Amino acid sequence: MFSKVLVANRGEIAVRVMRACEELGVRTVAVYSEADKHGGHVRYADEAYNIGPARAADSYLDHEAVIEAARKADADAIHPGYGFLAENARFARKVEESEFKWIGPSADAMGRLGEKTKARSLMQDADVPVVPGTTEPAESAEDVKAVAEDYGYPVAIKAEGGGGGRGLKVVRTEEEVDDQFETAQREGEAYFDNASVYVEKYLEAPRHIEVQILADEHGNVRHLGERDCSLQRRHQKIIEEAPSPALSDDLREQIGEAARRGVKAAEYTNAGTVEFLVEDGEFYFMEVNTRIQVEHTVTEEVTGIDVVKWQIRVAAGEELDFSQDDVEIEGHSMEFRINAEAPEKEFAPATGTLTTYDPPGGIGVRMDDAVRQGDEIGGDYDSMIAKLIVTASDREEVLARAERALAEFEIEGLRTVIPFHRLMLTDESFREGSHTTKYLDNVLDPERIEAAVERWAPEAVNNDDGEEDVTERTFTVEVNGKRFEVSLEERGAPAIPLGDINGSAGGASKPSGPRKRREDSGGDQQQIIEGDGESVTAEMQGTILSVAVDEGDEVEPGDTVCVLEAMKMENDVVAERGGTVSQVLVGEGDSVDMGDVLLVLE
Ligand code: MV4
Repeated sequence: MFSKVLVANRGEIAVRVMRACEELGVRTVAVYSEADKHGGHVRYADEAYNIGPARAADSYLDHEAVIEAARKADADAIHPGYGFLAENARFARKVEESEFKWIGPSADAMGRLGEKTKARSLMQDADVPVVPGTTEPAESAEDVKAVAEDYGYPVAIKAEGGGGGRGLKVVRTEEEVDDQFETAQREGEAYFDNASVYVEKYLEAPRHIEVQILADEHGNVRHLGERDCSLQRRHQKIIEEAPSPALSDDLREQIGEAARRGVKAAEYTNAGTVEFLVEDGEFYFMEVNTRIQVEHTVTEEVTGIDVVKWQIRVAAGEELDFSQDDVEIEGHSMEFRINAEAPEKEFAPATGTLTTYDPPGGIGVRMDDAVRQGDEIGGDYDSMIAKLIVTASDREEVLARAERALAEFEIEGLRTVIPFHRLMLTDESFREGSHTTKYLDNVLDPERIEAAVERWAPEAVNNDDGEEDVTERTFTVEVNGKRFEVSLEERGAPAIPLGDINGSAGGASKPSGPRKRREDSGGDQQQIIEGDGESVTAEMQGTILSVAVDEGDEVEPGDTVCVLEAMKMENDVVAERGGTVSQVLVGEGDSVDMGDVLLVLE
């Protein structure tokens, strides 16, 4: 076994890998960008190396910086996690040629499966059903028409280098073929540096089923059953589960064995996922993901097999110690991706500070995350901040347990998709398990998402409707020894800040706790305004109630310099930085506009 592993990733997956290392007695090395100095993966690791600026291309994607960190740390192996460098065969090759072990499939196997037509022929030769179509790149629009003649419209033109949701054109009539063929080539060239395209019969409403594979360097290949990832929005998975509610035992067995045959033929090692489309009781190979996936967790939950630990053990040369018959699927598991996004705004990414982060617990609840209360969530990387994985004896029980767990989950300061998940748990199609990959994009009424946010995150909904703002606050009171939750409405108060959508600058307000009038305030007042260090400006229009400093006074960061009444509230104006007051430009009773300079510091 290795003594030290470098994890070339961040966030929850970096911590997930380090947890596996910890259990194997392996020391851990984190790498981090400027944006992640306080990241959860950095806190978790035994040692950590700064590999560059926030921009991923300058840090997490910098081959030399990662390898250099491994040298400095004297690591034995590199685990790429998912995303970033995980499916980069050139990087895998570099690692293979270095003194470090690559914890993943060989660069050769990645190459064999990376080009889609190669992967299709390889699978076909291994008796794995592929979607009817070409196994050679299409040379002309005529090749596209030929496929349509054999199988009928619609057909899909796919980029050789594509994957995920990218590089797919659906052609419904012969008239569209010429245009779409050219567009597909042009996009393939632009996105993947590869103008090559191929053609498949297009399935209208398939399910997305994928099989987890583990393979060692001694010729053993096991499948760990399937996951159903049909609930996707614009090709982004949002809830995944195992086993699939849509497969018969017979089909399940067939798909698992097909996946096993396919990766065996590819001489594949380590963990991988074989993706299929399933429609009308038939399954078709789509692509192989040559990495650990976000949703590996649900497979772990229903098999009891630690997939990440096996990735490390296999890379260290160990043999899988269980047979295919030993793999048993027990119970049911669902993963809910907790993304910092505003569901009612087309899932726009959100940023902010986790002023409250109180995840659920209890039986059947697993949290994979790398954040804690107080962390700031910036917009530099993807929006997934945590994964909630719920497991129970059957799907019904998972649905009830997940409703319970999501209701327990408290996050403040940042918009999340939790209200969307709670909607899905009440949704008939999802509860039945009859949804297809088309459901979220083509069927679900967006108004139901808005209503879900209003129901489960009312404080987050924008009141831009010109009506008076109403902020609801909940207090706990005790009456005759019994606790009551009382909710009070405050009229005319701006909504509690919940972080910014789309990373837009949030102005200068400090996170404000409950706002109270001074006369009934026993606690914090709202703190507003911070300057650029030199001038302190008004963040809103109002009246100066008092000025706490004179010219020549020294102020410390956080000192209150004056009190501004705005919207019937008294707000402490606070200096962001310390310094000497060189000018006081306002006095008691002055009216100020938003942006007015109140005083100047030196
Ligand atoms: C398809 C398909 C139907 N027929 N291929 C989308 C991602 C890309 N890697 C493959 N994709 C699809 N390929 C044929 N021949 C439907 C999709 C598809 C899809 C697949 C899985 C999950 C969600 C999806 C959403 C839209 C389209």
